[in-house]
Amino acid sequence: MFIWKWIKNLLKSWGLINKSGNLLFVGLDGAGKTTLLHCLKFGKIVPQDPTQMPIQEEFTYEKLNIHAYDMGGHVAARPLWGEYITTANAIIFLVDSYDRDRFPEARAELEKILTDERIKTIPILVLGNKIDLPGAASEAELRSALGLSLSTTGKGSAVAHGARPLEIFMCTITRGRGFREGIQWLSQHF
Ligand SMILES: Nc1nc2c(ncn2[C@@H]2O[C@H](COP(=O)(O)OP(=O)(O)O)[C@@H](O)[C@H]2O)c(=O)[nH]1
Ligand SMILES: [Mg+2]
Repeated sequence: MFIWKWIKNLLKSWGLINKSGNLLFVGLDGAGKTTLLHCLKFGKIVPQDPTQMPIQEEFTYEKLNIHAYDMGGHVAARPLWGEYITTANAIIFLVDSYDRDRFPEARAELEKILTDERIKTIPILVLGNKIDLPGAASEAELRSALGLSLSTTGKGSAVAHGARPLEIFMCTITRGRGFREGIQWLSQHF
């Protein structure tokens, strides 16, 4: 009982309380999706061993379904991915902002989502995770590395008519900073 109350409060603080539909957490393996999902599922940060995590996970709270998928690298999740992407109401794309070597791969995967005609109006939140690590990329660096410098729509609630809401927020999931603001922003758009 307690845990549900806690989760309810958490969803409320994220602006997700009366939301319905499908929210997808995607990004390269190691970006922090499972950690974020566990934070929501169990109400606490559970450090994850990346090698032991399944590539696809889900969690449902009332009418909101949350799925997490690994993209890039090992592509075993692909068939499932194709099945679910068209049902997404909002997408959270996580990036490890410390792992510069994989920025090009993350960018390529993000571009696949951004150019997918089937989901061209779906709001997308890009979370630059792991900013607690010294030397992690700044928001400006990540924005540029992902090719988003000209396409984001702003951190306010207003978006030009017909534009897809798209914005980047920096965060650290394990230290609990930054992602609430991002998710609150996203929750205004679906
Ligand atoms: N330093 C740091 N590590 C993180 C953060 N978020 C997640 N991690 C770690 O990054 C690794 C991969 O996270 P995981 O959630 O398994 O990524 P996934 O493959 O996207 O599901 C794990 O060891 C996490 O503990 C963060 O904000 N800072
Ligand atoms: Mg995972």
